[in-house]
Amino acid sequence: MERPKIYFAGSIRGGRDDAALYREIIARCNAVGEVLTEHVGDLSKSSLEGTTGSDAAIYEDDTRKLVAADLVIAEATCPSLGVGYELAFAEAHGVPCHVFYDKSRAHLSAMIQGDPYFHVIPYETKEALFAALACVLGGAS
Ligand code: 6K6
Repeated sequence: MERPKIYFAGSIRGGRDDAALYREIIARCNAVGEVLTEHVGDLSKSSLEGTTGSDAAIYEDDTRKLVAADLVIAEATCPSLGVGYELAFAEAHGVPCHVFYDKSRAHLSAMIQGDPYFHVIPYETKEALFAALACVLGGAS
């Protein structure tokens, strides 16, 4: 697939502790495809940005992008209602989903881990994360 459209999902209001990691993942995704959600890795944006009346616009924009995506890459170490919603929405629309999480820092929800639709990738080091990501992106491009 030439330059796949990649929807990156990561926590925003669930907590921004991993925002720098999201930015690194997005940079690697951008090397092979088009990331539709660069803002998720934007360290300058606070988790509450967009709360003044524009949540409906965020929902409309993100669900439109999910339907248009060739694949979803989610980093799910930091629990996020929005990421869980996006994964279920992507499944309902048949978009392939690859879900990364750091097993030394988190127990992934059974609703993600237990759903055979999702390709769940536990990792313990950033090197392991990026190696697995390269495999996923190699298969998608
Ligand atoms: C703040 C920081 C960056 O962007 C903002 C404005 N808010 C959002 N903009 C775009 N997408 C959003 C925003 N808030 C949540 N989302 C979507 O939900 C993203 O695609 C994330 O993958 C996911 C995060 O959900 P929460 O529940 O952690 O906010």
